[in-house]
Amino acid sequence: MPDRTFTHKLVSPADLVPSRDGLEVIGVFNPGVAELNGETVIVGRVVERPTDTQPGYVASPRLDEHGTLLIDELPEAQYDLSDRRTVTHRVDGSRRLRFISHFRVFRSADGKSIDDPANAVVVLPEGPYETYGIEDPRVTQIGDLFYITYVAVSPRGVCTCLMSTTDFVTFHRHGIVLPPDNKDVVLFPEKLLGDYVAIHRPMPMIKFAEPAMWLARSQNLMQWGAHEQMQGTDLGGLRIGGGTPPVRTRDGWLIIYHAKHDLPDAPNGEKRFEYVAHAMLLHPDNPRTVVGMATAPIMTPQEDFETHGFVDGVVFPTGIIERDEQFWVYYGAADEHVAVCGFDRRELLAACEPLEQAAEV
Ligand code: MAN
Repeated sequence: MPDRTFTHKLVSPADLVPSRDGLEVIGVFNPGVAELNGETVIVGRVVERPTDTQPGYVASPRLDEHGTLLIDELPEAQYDLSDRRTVTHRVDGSRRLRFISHFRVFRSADGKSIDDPANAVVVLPEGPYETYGIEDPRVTQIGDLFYITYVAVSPRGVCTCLMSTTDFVTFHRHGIVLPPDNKDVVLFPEKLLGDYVAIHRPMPMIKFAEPAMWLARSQNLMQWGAHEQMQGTDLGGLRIGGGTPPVRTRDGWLIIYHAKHDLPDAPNGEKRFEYVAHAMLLHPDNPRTVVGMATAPIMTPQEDFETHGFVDGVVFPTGIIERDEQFWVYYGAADEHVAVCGFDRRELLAACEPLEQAAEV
């Protein structure tokens, strides 16, 4: 597998001040990235947690219809607390988050360091579908506009929404593009055979299948149809989802995506898992056909800040930029930091070994 050429931590919770009183920043991760006027723009997901908690209760933040922060105190005895991110009601199975997320737009001259993290543009959740927060932005430039797909969380479910911008200062919200539960949506940067194309990840409630990557097509980026499951992404029951927006290369569309592996239980019975990154190449005109695939993960948690953090053992790639014959992959590390690592362009593409399906085109 290709070795990383470098790894840098870019921004951490300690670099940021909370967006409001009563909250502390516990994570900044899973960033969308773009290049604009010679700068790298990094849209980070900032996660905040209530500072005051009562003994015997879990604090779960939400916004009301005016955008005012409310903290619900949920009795611990009624909830399964085994996940640091969520709590699940023991009787009705309903879920709440222990934190709330928004976006901050960071600027970087060299792509490896943030110029002034305290001076970021802040994008807060808005409206009834975002009351539990907005998460995991992915940025794709189409023409002169930058489109951001992101996850909107609320009691109505986990939707994917779209916003657009020209400058990353003002944003136009287009609303929901895929209904619950659907996340990990990335857009191709150009039309293919006359359609815009997205990779999305519906979450089957009825367990005939593990979550998988699907393709959808659209004429206007809002109404999506012609859904079909992507080929070649059956990784033996692993939970996978889209990661970085597709990059056109001579060999096809390069896709980097994540997979969640279960690890053996900890000695105390705690469930353990890790998130790794895989790479594949899709046919240049027909992305339903996988033409190459790396046979092993290209990224696994290895640095200390990837193996230990808010959620241990997570590398979660969400942005990519081609630079100096390398791919720079921006990712969330341990649900706590934004980081970037490099891959030699040729080595990464060579690792995506040709697949027989290519013959089906
Ligand atoms: C899920 C999402 C991500 C998160 C990973 C790892 O896929 O909640 O936002 O980074 O889990 O915790």
